[in-house]
Amino acid sequence: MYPRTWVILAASVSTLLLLGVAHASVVSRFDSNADGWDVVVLVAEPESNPNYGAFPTPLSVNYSSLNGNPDGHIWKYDPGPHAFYFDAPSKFLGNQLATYGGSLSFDLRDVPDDPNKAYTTAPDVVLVGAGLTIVLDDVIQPGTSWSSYAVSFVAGSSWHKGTLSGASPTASEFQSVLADLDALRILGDQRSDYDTGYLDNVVLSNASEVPEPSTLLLWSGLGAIGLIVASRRKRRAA
Ligand SMILES: [Ca+2]
Ligand SMILES: [Ca+2]
Ligand SMILES: [Ca+2]
Repeated sequence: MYPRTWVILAASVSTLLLLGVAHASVVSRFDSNADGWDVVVLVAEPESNPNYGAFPTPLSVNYSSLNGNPDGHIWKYDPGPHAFYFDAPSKFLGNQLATYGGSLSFDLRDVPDDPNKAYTTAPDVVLVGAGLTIVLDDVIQPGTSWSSYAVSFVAGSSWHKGTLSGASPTASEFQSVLADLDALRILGDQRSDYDTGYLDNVVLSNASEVPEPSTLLLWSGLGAIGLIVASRRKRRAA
């Protein structure tokens, strides 16, 4: 094999590994459209017994090509008195078991009609799958500017089964939800009374997404081996 071929081979292997990692994420940055997202209003009657795992008829979401974080984003003006959620398209659903131990990140902003109205206590993220609904504590309170959030997909005290007063899911329950995910919802309705919720940069990442130092070393090692072989062959040829 000629020296140049070795260099190209090493570079290609590194690039393929990097591309493989990049493809592990599911992403919506809303560059050109709403990317299949819609909105669901999770009817909470009575308020004390909300059904966050319900599948009501979805509502359309608004798309803007400007003023996101950056550029395109989606938004919805509060359609009523009950919490509305941005509802992920099918590419975020199905078998997402590899995301256990990974994260969901997204950018939110919220513009209330009346800035004196309180934040709601509705869960910020809802996952539905395998006959289970798990909800994330109300820990997110975006203001009128874009804020970025990252939520860990790991069983723990932040997550609850059914409602915020439910028990925390076990690791195997969380994994069963992710292995057969029917819905992924992000709260868009942050305030009591009327408000407008905005969403951009949704990224669902696998646990293996962030390369460990040893893996990075292996990649640079592969590249280095290719270069060494190439230079040796070049010297021999000279
Ligand atoms: Ca965007
Ligand atoms: Ca919140
Ligand atoms: Ca509201």
